[in-house]
Amino acid sequence: KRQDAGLGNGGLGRLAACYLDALATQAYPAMGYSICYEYGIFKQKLEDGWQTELPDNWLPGGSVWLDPRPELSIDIHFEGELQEYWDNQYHHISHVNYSTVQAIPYDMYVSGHDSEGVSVLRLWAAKAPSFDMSMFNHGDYEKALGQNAAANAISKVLYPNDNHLEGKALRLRQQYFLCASSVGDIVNNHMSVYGTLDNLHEKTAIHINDTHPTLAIPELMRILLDDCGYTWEKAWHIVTNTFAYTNHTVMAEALEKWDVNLVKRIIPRIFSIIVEINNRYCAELMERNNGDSAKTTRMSIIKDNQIHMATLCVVASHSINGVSKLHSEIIKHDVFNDEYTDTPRKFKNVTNGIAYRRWLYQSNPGLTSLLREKIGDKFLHDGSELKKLCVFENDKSVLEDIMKIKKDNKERFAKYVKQNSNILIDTDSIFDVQVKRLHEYKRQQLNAMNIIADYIYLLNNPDADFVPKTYIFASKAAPGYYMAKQIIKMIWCIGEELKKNPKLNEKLAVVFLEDYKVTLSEILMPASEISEQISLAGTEASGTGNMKLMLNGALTMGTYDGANVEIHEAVGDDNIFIFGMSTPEVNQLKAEGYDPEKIYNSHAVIKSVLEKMYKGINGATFEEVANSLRHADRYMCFADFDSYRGTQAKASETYKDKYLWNKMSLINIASAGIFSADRAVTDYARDIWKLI
Ligand code: 8GP
Repeated sequence: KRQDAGLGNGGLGRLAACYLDALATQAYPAMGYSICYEYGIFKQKLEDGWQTELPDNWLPGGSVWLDPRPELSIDIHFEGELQEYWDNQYHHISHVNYSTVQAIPYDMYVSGHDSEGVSVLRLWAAKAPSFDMSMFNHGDYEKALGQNAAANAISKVLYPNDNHLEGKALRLRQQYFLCASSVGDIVNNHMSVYGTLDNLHEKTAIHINDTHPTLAIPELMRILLDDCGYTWEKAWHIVTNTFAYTNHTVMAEALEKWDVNLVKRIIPRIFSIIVEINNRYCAELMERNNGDSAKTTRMSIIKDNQIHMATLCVVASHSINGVSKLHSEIIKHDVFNDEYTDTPRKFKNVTNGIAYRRWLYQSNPGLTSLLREKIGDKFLHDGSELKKLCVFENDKSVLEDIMKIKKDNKERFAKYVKQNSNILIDTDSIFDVQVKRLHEYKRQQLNAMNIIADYIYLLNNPDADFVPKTYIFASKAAPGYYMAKQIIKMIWCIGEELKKNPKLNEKLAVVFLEDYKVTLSEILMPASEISEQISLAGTEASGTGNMKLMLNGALTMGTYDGANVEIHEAVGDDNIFIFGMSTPEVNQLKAEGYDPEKIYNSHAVIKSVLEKMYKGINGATFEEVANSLRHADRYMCFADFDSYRGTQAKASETYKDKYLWNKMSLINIASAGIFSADRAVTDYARDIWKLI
């Protein structure tokens, strides 16, 4: 049985995997760095709809893909104290009494399509250095044992939060471990070729994938200052011309901040470098802004005893980008507005892209052979070739082929689900799919509200003309995210209750599939017909599932958020179902004061939906979900409800016209080329890394 290397949480890590594929295809010499977790993202099991987590012990099978490189191991130093001294006019800092953790690299090779290029994903495993006998002999055996356990814990398990920070000491250790080993490796490589770091920034680009690897910045400073004796100015010049940063979220709870005292204790030298970076930066700001101290405080890297990692990235990088046009605008005008005004030229956009050969050529053989027959082979190298399919938009026989391919893929998927989960799916119903991490901002609860409203409607109108629909969900919740787990259980319960009404169930069915992962996704994407991308406008940085679904001919039911905006641009008004408030409308409503309770009291359908949650679904009640909607509704489900429900009805109506639906589907497939990871890495190579 195939084992996924579940070394990430969701879209962020999967994006990096897609980019390694594209970089190899275009033969860019690229290396990705991460941690060789013994346990990846947990396996999800639903017990009566309640998510439980099981360890993902992937290495017994997965290690065949790993090539150990112990000769490249690096020692990482934690804790200890700093000693400062002057030697002539030179200021020296030495880090003493530290404890050492060994980083051992394991390489995973990623081949590209029809290319000589190979990307390397270098994964670091943490190991305690041989037991410190001297410490033991001096009676300090507790400390010696503790150091051993702490070292081994570092690469034990992936933190399972998506879009949420985790301020724990072990997490900080993981981050520094990754950064120090990777920067050490980059420096060793460079030294072996050039024998100097003077030209590091001319030969190397280090790209920071969100803020988790931010400590690479002060770590490179440390090497240049302490190990190589560069002046601060020279070191800073090299560092700031080496690093570029991509931001992947604007959600406040996900923007990483580290407690000053924690950082000081665990990595004292790195802490002192961050303080110095900030002091110099603030002094510079004061000078540039005529002593505007309020502005300097706002922009400071360290505030209220916390280090703001994204701010550090912005200060130390020569390029900052968001991952869709809308998101990159929000970064400039909202999240980092002061920084943007200060250094506008640093701010860029690179819209995300996917390894489309994986999600088309490899996952959808039926569609691939139709494409080869109709537009030739070139699309396998060049996503923009897909556009050629457009000439067939009114060709009934091609539309029938697309219809048939979708039906076959739905059957293949239904068979897989029957075998693996013993769930039956009606392949004549519309497959309406929402698959992504569970988060309130992504609004799976809005989807559920609409389903409950349909359910109530069908109970009252059993003979109504209703296009049969199967809602397919798959999603993991962070283990500590109670509301997300409630929402999973609620969706699962809706599915169970519907099964108890077989007649109604023929029209309306809900399945919640366990353990969403790449392997499942590869079978599901080709079978999907509606792609639910319904986050509150301004919250989803980009999305990449939206691109995979579009490429496989699913029609987007989406808000004007993230890359949906660009999908809309690519396919035009007629080939997408857009609904809900725009980002400015959301901001305006927030400013006016959003009152969900008021909507609740005056909206009969919303009221009936929440009453159902209070009264119980399949024997369980969901008052916490209902109350949080009624009293807070942080992501404004009520405000977008009518628009969503109306657009869902429009989609069902459209589905009745098979040719129209498949024409829309064809246009989506034909327009997906722009969302290729090949295009995205070319953007990075040209606009940021200056490789072209
Ligand atoms: C995700 C975004 O939520 C998603 O829209 C985007 O497609 C994906 O990144 C790839 O760009 N962001 C994160 O997962 C994220 O920011 N995670 C934690 C670092 C906060």
